[in-house]
Amino acid sequence: MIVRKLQECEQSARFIKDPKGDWDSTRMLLKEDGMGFSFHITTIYSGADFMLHYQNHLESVYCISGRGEVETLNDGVKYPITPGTIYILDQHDRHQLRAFEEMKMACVFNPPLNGTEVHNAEGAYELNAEPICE
Ligand code: 9YT
Repeated sequence: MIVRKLQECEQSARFIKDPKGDWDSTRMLLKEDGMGFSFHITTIYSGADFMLHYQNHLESVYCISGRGEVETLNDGVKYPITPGTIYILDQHDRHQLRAFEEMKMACVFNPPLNGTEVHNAEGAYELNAEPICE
């Protein structure tokens, strides 16, 4: 069994800050753990408004706290995000994420992240990112 604590992960290389300043992500479970998915606690900063398109991954996002919206860009539908909402990107949906206040999210990725991924110009994560070094 593996046991980790968020506060310890936040103080380690598992804590990744978005170079564009929209979010940070504490990657508590990664590919090297062999579970077939990764699990992250993500903070989306208040006022963030950015496009994502996970062409290489499926992602589910559960809102723990905060308020915002996600818009699917193929049809312009906006879905409110409040605590208790999960959105599931089962179609590799291109989407816009907006945080009206800081949001804490629990995120699961399949295939699992290696650990150091940040978004490329298309809002995707590459599959060949470096693993984290602890
Ligand atoms: C909701 C979302 O995709 N935010 C960007 C960060 C991502 N959740 C991650 O890498 O943990």
